Amino acid sequence: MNRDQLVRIAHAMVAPGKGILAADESSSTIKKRFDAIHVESTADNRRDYREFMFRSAEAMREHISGVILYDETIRQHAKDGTPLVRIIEEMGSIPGIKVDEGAKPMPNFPGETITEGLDGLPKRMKEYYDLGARFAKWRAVIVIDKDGRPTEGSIRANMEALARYAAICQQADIVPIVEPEVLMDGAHTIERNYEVTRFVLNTLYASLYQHRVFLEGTILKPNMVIPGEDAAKASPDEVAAWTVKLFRNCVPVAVPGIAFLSGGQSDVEATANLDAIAKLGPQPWSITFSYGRALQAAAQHAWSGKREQEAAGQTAFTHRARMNGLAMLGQWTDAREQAAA
Ligand code: 5MM
Repeated sequence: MNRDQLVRIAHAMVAPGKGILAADESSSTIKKRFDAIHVESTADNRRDYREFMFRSAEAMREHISGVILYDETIRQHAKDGTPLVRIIEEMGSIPGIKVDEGAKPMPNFPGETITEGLDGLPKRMKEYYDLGARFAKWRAVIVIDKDGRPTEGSIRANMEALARYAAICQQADIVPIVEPEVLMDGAHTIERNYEVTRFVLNTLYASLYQHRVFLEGTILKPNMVIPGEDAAKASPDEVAAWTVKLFRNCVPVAVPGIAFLSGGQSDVEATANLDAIAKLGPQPWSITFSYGRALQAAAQHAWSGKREQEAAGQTAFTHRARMNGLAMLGQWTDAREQAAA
């Protein structure tokens, strides 16, 4: 294991003013996104869409430290034949890869899932390194509901899998992003989210310890502490206070960075919440974004599958990347949001 490289990459992923673009939608998820804008989900359309984002020079050079890719994308070439990975690197950003094979129903735990993909992972990891990936991502999904979920059994199994994945990554000199996502679905309170996320994070760090994972070479990708989407919204100041309290209790200071997922928040909401969190800093770790939907939704609508609207898609993507870059520094304001829009 090349510890120096892991530390260097992990720090670059959470550099000041920058965050991570989660462009690793699996084929079924990107189809849902494209259906919403009436675009057929073909390999060429997926390539064209991702290519225009990766060629957005200001966004990529100034605000996007790394891009999480899907297996198809890491192998794809741009229209001019350049590998998409090369475009990302030329923009000064780091290519990464989603290596989990999705959250599947967990036997004996109705309504809960276990993320699969460990079998054969060391071999796949080596191939991804050769294709240019320097970090990876694995997502565990935890639900909150009124019927006693999540269970301790599903949390323990998922955190164990995350730890095994992280150890395999580091053996291949790839920085693991560990993503335990507590979903926003439901009407639970912010307090309930706090309790569940606290148990999840404490279990995760116990598992990482047991699997001898080198924490200095990892990045945490968690949910913010937020009420369920069917409950009354919390203000950015409330979200920030609960989130910072939780992470200060649960995340070791050896971890270089925390890169939040957006989890179904609107794009401006995700920016405002990140900004409120940053304004409570400095913290022992760098805090930034690793957004999928909150970075891409506006760009998808502006583009809508039309070649002549790629520039509009790039403008929308660049705007969100810039706003989140400011939020990461605690320098975002509503006036900046409006002025730059
Ligand atoms: C971009 O979406 C990622 C892949 O999802 P699927 O495997 O379900 O297609 C997802 O893991 C994403 O990286 C995280 O959930 C964060 O994305 P959001 O949209 O929540 O910021």
